[in-house]
Amino acid sequence: MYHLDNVEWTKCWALLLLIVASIECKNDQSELTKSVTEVVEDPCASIKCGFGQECVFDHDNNEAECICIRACPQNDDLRRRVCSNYNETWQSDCHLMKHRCDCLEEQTDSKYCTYEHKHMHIDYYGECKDIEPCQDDVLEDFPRRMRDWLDNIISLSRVEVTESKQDMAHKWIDAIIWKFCDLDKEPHDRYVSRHELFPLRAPLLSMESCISDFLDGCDSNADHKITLVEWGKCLGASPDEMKDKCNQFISKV
Ligand SMILES: [Ca+2]
Repeated sequence: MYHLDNVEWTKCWALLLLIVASIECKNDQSELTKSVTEVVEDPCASIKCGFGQECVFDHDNNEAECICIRACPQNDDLRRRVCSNYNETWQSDCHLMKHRCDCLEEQTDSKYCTYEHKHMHIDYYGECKDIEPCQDDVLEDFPRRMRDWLDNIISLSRVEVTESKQDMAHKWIDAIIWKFCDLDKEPHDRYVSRHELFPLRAPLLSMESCISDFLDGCDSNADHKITLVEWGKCLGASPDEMKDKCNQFISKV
């Protein structure tokens, strides 16, 4: 039988203690990683709040909740003012959305809340003004101008489409398909809703009196959602040119 002397016993104990310490340390590290992850993970990250709301963490109930925006930054830039659908100018989109939420949630004095305030939304960016009526000749030329504008945007941007044959005569086709994909985000369901048209319509309305008529005309069957083929048709492209390329658009780094 093999006997260990004192020195060997000491070495074995040292080795055993090292193994135990290593296991303890590993456990401590995983606990530490777990607790750091718990701290870093934002409970609001997976919550989508409504119009005029923000997410806050309620420490008393240990849960995230949506409340009306608490404060909006002062805005002195006239270009960031917004006009509501009731033709009332607001200091910024934040101020409009906050007030609507405060009125709906009865968090402000009711004498400041009208029926309109509870139902308002942003009509366009900029101070309210008289929008000139859309002229027929301007509306007729609108698709060409929109194509040129989108073509310029995609040419100047860092977006390109993979597997494109780079047919320069129809380069604008890629541009209008890209814009459709860019608008179709909430949800990304291959339809562009009236809500999804907002980022295109709101900044242009004060300058382009025909944008609303043009976009309304794109919804040819009036079902309040525009398909890729409908989008192409109102911009002058044939259905077979409107290929679904949303997954092929990439941003050049
Ligand atoms: Ca959509």
